[in-house]
Amino acid sequence: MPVPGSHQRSSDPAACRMLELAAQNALKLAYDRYDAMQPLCGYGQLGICCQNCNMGPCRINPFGDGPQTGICGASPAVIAARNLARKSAVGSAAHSDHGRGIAQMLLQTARGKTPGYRIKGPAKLRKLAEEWGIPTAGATTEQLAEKVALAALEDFGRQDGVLRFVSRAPQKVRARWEKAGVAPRGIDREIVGTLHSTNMGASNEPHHLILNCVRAGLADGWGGSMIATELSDILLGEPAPLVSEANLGVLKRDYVNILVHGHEPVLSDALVVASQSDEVLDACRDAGAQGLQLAGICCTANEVLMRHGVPIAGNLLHQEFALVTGAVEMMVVDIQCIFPALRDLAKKYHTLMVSTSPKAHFEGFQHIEFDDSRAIESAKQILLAGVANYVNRDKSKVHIPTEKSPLVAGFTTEGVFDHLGGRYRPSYRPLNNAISDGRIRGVVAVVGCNTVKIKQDEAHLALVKELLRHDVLVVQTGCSAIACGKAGLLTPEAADLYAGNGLKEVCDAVGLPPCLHMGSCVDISRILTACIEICREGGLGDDFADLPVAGAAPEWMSDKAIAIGFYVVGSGVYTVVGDPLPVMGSPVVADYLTNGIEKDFGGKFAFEKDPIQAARLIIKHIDSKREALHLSPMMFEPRPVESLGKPLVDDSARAAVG
Ligand code: SF4
Ligand code: MSK
Repeated sequence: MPVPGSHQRSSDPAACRMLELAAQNALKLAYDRYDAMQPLCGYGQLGICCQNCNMGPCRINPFGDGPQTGICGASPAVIAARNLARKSAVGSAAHSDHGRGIAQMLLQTARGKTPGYRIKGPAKLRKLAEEWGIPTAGATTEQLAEKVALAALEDFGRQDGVLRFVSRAPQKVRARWEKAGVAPRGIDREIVGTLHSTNMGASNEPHHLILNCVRAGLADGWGGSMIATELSDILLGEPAPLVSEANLGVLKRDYVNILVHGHEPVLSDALVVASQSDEVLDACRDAGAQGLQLAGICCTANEVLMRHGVPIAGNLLHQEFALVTGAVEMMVVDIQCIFPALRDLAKKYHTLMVSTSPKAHFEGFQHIEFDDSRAIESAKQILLAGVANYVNRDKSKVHIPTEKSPLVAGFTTEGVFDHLGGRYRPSYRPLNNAISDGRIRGVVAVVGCNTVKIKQDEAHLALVKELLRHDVLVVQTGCSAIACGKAGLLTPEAADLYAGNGLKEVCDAVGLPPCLHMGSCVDISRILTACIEICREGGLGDDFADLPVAGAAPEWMSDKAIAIGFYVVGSGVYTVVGDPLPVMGSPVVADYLTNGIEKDFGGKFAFEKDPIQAARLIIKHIDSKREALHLSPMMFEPRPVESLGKPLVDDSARAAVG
């Protein structure tokens, strides 16, 4: 099979250069391993391979030849649904264990056991304490933080009732959960219960198994992820809009470059503080460097970007490209989305690979466990090891691409739409009005990963641009936000270059980008809470299923994306994913996920690889919701495709239809 050229691999010119450099140096990256893996296992892709007991593995031939059940008699639908339930539980576990870590850190900080941290979001803490019925009068910040952290931790082991954040959901959404029996009880309970249902001979009915997928997902979105976001804001501070940069060009030739990669913000936050210490800066100078450049990959990057403006080196597939620059002294990883292959790639350079979390160890990485009881000291120890490695850099191997784009990040549920209303109108009314009067068509969350299965970033960028030209406000997290950041879509100027006239008017009035960076993968919970505010403001329905909103993950790859998909769909939101979920070997399960589930939960999945078709599906969905709500027609025709990427100088798109 011919090997695709770099320009077929990535939409990002910096990535293309690194791919070419890697090829010249005979380095094998994820794309090469993907090619070598062809053909991928068809049974696995279709979801009809089962390894759930040792009588198998069993696989069902999708063409009808051979056995049509597993040895135990499991049908293709049961096998596909069981596999999906395991994935939803794993994804939910990943986000939720992250949330648990933040809750434990908040508790330790409240008890004075983590001297490097202080509670930076006291206002949000007080508000959450009130929401949870914790008396606030006369209580110190630390006393409240202790009670809030304990209450959050209680939700992990809760056996009765429902998670605290369930009460935030609109009544109609909650009623559907009650009716279907999926209102999440304890976070751990739902994950364990879902895993149990997939044990050989446990649940053997596809619909029941999919309900478990939804419940595990809801335990993530309205539990683990929401706890992670809220408590991170309380402990580390609420993000506010700030300016930074994204792409490999943020690495600096004469500096010590240290990358943080993974998902948890606690260590990386301490690294940011430690990186500014005299001790570390003096060590850089002693090593002959001009200073230290900290930058991020994946969602750890999003966390330190949102709160500190630390620049982003790239998204998922950039973890390898960053090393190919030859200019990275150390990559510090915590949890999730970290390629074990970095071990071998790092050996071709001088890069030190350091793992830090007790939850994730890596073959061939040095493990320096982060000690949160001496956070800053621990962070300094890690950074100084990176600085000491600067002398080992082989200057002949350094090739830092020049590409980097400015961006604005740091939008939250509480902050973002204040900006839409201007400083003096801090409510969602201006957003709801802009949607009602046809300036903004709707709001779409474009989120999720990169995958080697398609050209990096292309689906994110094409989908987002198509939505923008139809006056759709885009909100983003994760690697999708980074893709758009690298492409310059997270700037106010992007409204002029890509947005339809209505959206452009709204963005121009307050200087907002048309794509709003709302954080890391767990921060998709911010998008849920933004939907709550839209419902609460009134005029657009009192149910997520009524709103002119949608979700999309065009380049998803992680089990976490499956858990997210289930909590978003389970909350009533139409969601389009690129590659189909691995259930296509069972028409029964595929049909339920893309049709039947809507009756139970108000939302459904669509599987569409073509990003322009995906945008059309979304726009059609939004328009149907607008029609049902009897909203005004859109004020402007969609912006012509030919004008994308150029300042909107003429009035050709101003053919008002309403
Ligand atoms: Fe085969 Fe059933 Fe065992 Fe799965 S659970 S491996 S289908 S026998
Ligand atoms: S990091 S989960 S590749 S978005 Fe959150 Fe990116 Fe997906 Fe990991």
